[in-house]
Amino acid sequence: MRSPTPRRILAPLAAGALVLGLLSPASADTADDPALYEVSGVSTAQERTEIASTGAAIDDVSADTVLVTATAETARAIDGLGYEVTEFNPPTTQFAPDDGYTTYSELRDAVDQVVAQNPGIAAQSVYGYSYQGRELIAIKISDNVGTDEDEPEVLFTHSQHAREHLTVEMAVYLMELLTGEYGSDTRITDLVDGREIWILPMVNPDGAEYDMAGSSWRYWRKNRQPNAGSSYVGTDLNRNWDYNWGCCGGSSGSTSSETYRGSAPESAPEVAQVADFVRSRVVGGEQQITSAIDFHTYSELILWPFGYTYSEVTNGMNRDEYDTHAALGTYMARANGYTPQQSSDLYVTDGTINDWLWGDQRIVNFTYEMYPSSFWGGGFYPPSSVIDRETARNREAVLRLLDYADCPYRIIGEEDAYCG
Ligand code: 0X9
Ligand code: CA
Ligand code: CA
Ligand code: ZN
Repeated sequence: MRSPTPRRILAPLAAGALVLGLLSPASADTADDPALYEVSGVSTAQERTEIASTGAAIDDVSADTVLVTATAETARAIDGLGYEVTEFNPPTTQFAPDDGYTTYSELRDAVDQVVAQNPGIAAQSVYGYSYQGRELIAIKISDNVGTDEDEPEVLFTHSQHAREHLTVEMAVYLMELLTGEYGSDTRITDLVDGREIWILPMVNPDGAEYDMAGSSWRYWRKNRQPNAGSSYVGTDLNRNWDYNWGCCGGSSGSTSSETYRGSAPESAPEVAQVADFVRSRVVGGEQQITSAIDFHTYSELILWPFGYTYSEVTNGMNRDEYDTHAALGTYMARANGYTPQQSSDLYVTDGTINDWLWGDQRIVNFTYEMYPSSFWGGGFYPPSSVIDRETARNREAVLRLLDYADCPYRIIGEEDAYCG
């Protein structure tokens, strides 16, 4: 792949250009659409957090550089912190949406087909509606699927971020794996019989559709909910969860930001309804979901909470609980070759689903950042030819989570203390 030629554009930009942009709200939407920037001289989590706190989304981390998606205004703010910022013109191999990726309507067809072909073990339901009114769907996979049995429940969520299309493919892969190998693979048969598995395959359909709908990919991250008094659209769903929302510089209060946290916790309907779904799994005072994975791209990482603090052990996370996350995350990572770490080792985030699932619901949970490992493997938009390989790559890792879902604390030998 050819190297891009970075252009240093920030210093010469006159202050007047920024002022003009701010004074022209009608044009601001196009004048200040997010773009990709390379920021150099960045090597620690603290430095990455400082950069993220400007409202940029950090897409890619290497030893002393990060790639961010940000508005020009935010890029100037990073420049103002003393980092070197250059506009990054990707040597994209793919400009046009790749029709090998599953659209919302194709997803609906694929789910209909799996459910029709496996009526005993697969069912779907509508748990809510997106801002634009699309049905939000959940797939349940278990034996006696029409009955709420007393079996450990596991949650998989996909595509909070619109442009992370490979995560939708991961949902399709999982539902086809678990139904397709049921009855022939004894391990999968036992897991489907012994668990209730919930797949929420596209939690941000408005954003995903918007990202795919143009003549080129739009690099869209947020949902498509308008913001009162602003021409900027969208909330970052993964900063809108109701646990230490906006606490720690890990999200932005500015509507123009890629990491805009919304006007209040759960102000995004897509977040409120996933949260309601999760709360609905509390039966007899006990959360039935024991473990979860939230799928993202990219960087090939397995991350665990908390993201809002650098501390491992803190209020709401004791040593055994941290060690359980670390041990299970590391065990899964040995299967797929991803790098396991606490979420804040990357940079501080607040209002994420990870922190809420653990902090509010006590569900042992992980973020997978899928393929590729870096921008050079295609970033958010690898060719669809990688889908089969990169979803199947997670087969063993996901099965390991399903195995331990009876009692995640078993992985540190503490099942008696925590699952007695
Ligand atoms: O920033 C994010 O939301 C995730 N990275 S992404 O490039 N897909 O946007 C990372 C979230 C990890 N946070 C926690 N696990 N708390
Ligand atoms: Ca069952
Ligand atoms: Ca149940
Ligand atoms: Zn993401």
